[in-house]
Amino acid sequence: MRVALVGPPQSGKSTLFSAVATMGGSNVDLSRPDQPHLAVVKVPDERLSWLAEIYKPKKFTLAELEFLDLPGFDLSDEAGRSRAKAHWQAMRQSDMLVMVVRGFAGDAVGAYRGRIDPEADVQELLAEMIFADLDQVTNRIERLEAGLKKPSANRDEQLREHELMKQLSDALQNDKPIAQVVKSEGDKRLLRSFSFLSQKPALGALNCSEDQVASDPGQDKLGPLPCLRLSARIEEEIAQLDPTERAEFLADLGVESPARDRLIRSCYHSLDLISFFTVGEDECRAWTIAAGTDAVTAAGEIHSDIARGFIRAETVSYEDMQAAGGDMKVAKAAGKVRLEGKNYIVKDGDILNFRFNV
Ligand SMILES: Nc1nc2c(ncn2[C@@H]2O[C@H](COP(=O)(O)OP(=O)(O)O)[C@@H](O)[C@H]2O)c(=O)[nH]1
Ligand SMILES: [Mg+2]
Repeated sequence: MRVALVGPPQSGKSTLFSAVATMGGSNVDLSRPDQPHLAVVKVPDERLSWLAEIYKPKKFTLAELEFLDLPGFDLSDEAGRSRAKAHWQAMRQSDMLVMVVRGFAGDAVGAYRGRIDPEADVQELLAEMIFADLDQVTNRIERLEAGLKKPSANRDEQLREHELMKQLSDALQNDKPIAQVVKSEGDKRLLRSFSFLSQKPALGALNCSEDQVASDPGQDKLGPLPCLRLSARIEEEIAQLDPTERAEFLADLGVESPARDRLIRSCYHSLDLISFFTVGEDECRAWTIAAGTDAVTAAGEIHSDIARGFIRAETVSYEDMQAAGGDMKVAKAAGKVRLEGKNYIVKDGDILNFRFNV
């Protein structure tokens, strides 16, 4: 899964990216600010850390998420807009977008368009994305209409797509993102290859001054987007500290955990992802799956053999494991370890042990 950080120039994208990457165990080289940067980031999970304290495994493997830091989009003139276009393919190839906008005050950094207006920055980018999608939809409609003039074997499919594209075109012309229009799984499948920008999950990240972050009300909005308040500057400082200093620093600020943790959790939420765990003395590991995934598909994430030879998934929830003091025998005696079949829908935090036979 890939998360793209996008937004106007100088909003703090690279600062945030570098902090998230460094804390997530990845080195970054930001010497070319005009280039995209990619980092694979470890997804922190306190539950897995707790399990590892119990199993003391040889190997501890967190899930990973890719972050892509794109150059800022200056949409204030045509030259800037066409420069931004060069990066849309990279946005389309990402699974979700985090719009980083400036909320911090101060003259040391020039403000985009000479103003600090995070909501306007978000709206401007959303409008540009809708515009880009409309362009693609319009081209597609023209092609389909040309195709429909000739006889063809898959005329019904073409008609269905044409109708859907017309619907999208209407919505986009009324400034409505595609995500709000397309709900059915069939339509989503039909549109997958287009990778429309306004169909992607998106989150706002309001890069605040240092003194504004502790007061995150938790349910801010930036235009239509859910929004996280954070300070890229503070995250950068946290990233430079070793783990014990980190805890003190956070306590001084009056916050529980780095904004990076909230950011990653929100990305999981927006992408509708959950984690399950496998535990043992060899390895404790977190696996990422889409919410609603069944046990046999989850098994396939680990190895196709486990899916093929699937017998049962021995399942205990993290909470039940915690209540059992981390002792599987105690959990079993309490009747908390279930034997689930192929169709069991895996829950976030499930600890799974697959029985299989190949
Ligand atoms: N005061 C303050 N400055 C920041 C903050 N975040 C970034 N900056 C500064 O803003 C400038 C642009 O940051 P950068 O991360 O490169 O922005 P990008 O263009 O969005 O990648 C740099 O000089 C940063 O040091 C912040 O939270 N507070
Ligand atoms: Mg940058």
